[in-house]
Amino acid sequence: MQSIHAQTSLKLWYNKPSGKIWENALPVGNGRLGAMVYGNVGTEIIQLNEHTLWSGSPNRNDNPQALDSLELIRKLIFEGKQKQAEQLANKVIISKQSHGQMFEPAGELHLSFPGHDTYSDYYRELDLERAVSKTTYTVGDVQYTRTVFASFPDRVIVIRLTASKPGSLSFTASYSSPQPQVDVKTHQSRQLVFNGTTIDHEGVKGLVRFKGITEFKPEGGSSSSNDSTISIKNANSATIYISIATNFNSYLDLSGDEQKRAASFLSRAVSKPYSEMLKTHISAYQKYFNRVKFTLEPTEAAKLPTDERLKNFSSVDDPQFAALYYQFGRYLLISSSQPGGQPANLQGIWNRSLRPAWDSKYTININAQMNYWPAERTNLSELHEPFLKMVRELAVAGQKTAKDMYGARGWVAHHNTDIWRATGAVDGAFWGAWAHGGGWTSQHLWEHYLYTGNKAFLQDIYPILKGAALFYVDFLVEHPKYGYLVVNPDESPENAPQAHQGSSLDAGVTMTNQIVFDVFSSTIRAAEILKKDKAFIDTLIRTRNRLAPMHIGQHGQVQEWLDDIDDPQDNHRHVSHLYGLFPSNQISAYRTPELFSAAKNTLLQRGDVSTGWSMGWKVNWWARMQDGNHAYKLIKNQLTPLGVNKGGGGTYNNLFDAHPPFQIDGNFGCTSGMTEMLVQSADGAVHVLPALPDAWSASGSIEGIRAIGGFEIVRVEWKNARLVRLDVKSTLGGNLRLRVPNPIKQSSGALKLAKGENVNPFFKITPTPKPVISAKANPQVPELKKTQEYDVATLPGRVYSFYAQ
Ligand code: FUC
Repeated sequence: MQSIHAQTSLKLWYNKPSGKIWENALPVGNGRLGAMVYGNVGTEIIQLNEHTLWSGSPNRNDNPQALDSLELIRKLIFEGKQKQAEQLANKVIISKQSHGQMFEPAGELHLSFPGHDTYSDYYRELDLERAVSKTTYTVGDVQYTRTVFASFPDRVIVIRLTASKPGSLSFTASYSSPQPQVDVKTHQSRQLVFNGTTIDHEGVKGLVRFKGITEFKPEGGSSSSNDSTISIKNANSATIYISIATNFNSYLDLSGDEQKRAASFLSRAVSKPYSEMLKTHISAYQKYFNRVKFTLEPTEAAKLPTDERLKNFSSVDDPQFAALYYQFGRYLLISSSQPGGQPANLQGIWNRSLRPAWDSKYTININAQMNYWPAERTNLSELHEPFLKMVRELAVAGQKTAKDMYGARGWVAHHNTDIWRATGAVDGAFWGAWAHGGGWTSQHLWEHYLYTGNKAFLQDIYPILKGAALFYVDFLVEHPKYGYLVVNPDESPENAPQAHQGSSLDAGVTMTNQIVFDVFSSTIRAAEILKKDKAFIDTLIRTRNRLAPMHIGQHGQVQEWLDDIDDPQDNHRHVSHLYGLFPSNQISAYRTPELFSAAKNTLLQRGDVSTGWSMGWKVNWWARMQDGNHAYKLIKNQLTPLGVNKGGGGTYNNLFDAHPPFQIDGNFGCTSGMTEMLVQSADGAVHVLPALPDAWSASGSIEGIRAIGGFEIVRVEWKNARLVRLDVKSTLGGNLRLRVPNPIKQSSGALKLAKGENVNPFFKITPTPKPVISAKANPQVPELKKTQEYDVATLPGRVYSFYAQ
């Protein structure tokens, strides 16, 4: 019965409980609160998180000793003494204080149901169309149902327990927490209350106070309590409300009142009828979720429970599973990133461990950015806000870091940050001496502008772009051998060439050259649009002209470093030098064919299977390579149970991405990549179906994704690999240049073949400097699939429809 239903709807569902395994449990969240629902029968576990519950307190972690040694470190690197430079950098660049604080769990609510250890007809699901989780089972002749959701408008987690026979619901509730400083008490046999303060970490005092109130509202039956448990006996049903709050106001201010906050969220929620709460929750969620529909025909394989589909995915024909995973990515972003809240961290908003891997913080040499790749593309632009706000805050915090550590103007952030907006260098110079977390994250502000056309926003964030550019104007130095302006000290994230005796330190790293190029180019464009800073534009243009171009090396690869020292056997998870292919657009099928060919070689040399997020990034790259089948192969590699990919990641039963351990970036990266397979807009046109894999080509459609220039791709429909219907809504007006796989016609209006460059200013691209090509490289420019290009003059607010010719 369940399977037929599940096949036609967007549900994760299972016929067994999670047991002890957190990665079997199902996530719900409203951006502020997160919960993992185990669906265990005898003792249910609801593991709880709150977005501002972090170790530590406002702090900085700069190492101002860097400034005095900067010249010496640079000299050592330019002389090829990288190891020595790294040893020095470990002393003077890497933080002597916090290496970043930890995102912390709030605890667990346990509900014990006496006599429920033997049961039948078990089923649990997460309904992605309603953001509601449900568990049902039968004991004796009574059917029990538990519904859990994290209400968006009401700011509480709601658990509803029902039984098919009156008077048959009895349970005892208790709370446990890994937090060492937490008190639990009960209040009037109806509330379970906890109060705590987060832990100290790496010399930073834990000062986040948190309060949780769980209120029980049974219908019928009786309630009783002792010091730390609440018992409900013989009720007909019960509703449980969980409210959690902290004293966090901002990364600089912990003067909030967690007691008042938790109480006020709760009192507003309990006064509402359950059915109304559920209704308003679903409609708040669907405001975002319903914007995009992705339809791939379900096959027989889609009838099985989610964990079995995952097991089978790489060997059977189950295209709809990819669509389910796609929407799960959007579900996760909606649930972990809401305006006014914290951005989704390494685990979104779901963490049960007091000392989570990599502190569950923000790694900004790839991972946190990847979380936000689906934001604009999959029509969740408002949910980009928490991340963009973090960038604004880093731009303030990072000014002192730029000045004290590097004597530079502007602002800088290194490879990690946390809720306190730490901008110093952490972990060790091998990873931490990379100073481009600011430069890269600043590009999300520009991307938000390109998708929305919001000029007031551009005006507002322009100083942040300018600050990122200013930092590089001051930080770049001339390379004594090549003459280019380069960053030194630098590194290609977390990778070291063999030639450097195990040290990652270098100067003139490819990814950095690409990031600086983007920071300068977007700042120049923004200044032009806003008609300001003429002299600064000139400085940036002159400086940009002196950056190192990309190099194509002896193995036909895009060089990762300025010297041709890549190892074609290197299968490192970071392929940072393809930042220029995605998310940036400096490597293009149409504008830079040699680099495009070299990027393909790099991807082939690096291989497919890797950690979860690395495979997610590769889906985007193969989409940009216009190779849908290879992109789909990566999706298959990623959607594989953990342990199958030798030495690589995969996916857990609850469809969380496995680095391993769980990292949410891979979920978001793959969702972004699937969008890129269907529509791209970074290369001068709205390119429809650039990388449709054979597995999806028979028929399908996607509705509601977005493109640069304010275009909403209302509907793309294909049959037998041909585009049969396309509806595009223009929100800003301007020329719509379409690049499509087969000739199309328009029912009304003048569809013209495209001529010259796209005149729509949002599609203006700064030309990529000519690459330097090694004599041994011999780039074989790959043959591209045939496309057709059209220009349509659009008006704001109108929808334009096209059909296959
Ligand atoms: C970077 C990656 C690791 C991991 C960590 C959170 O350091 O190299 O693979 O994803 O971030």
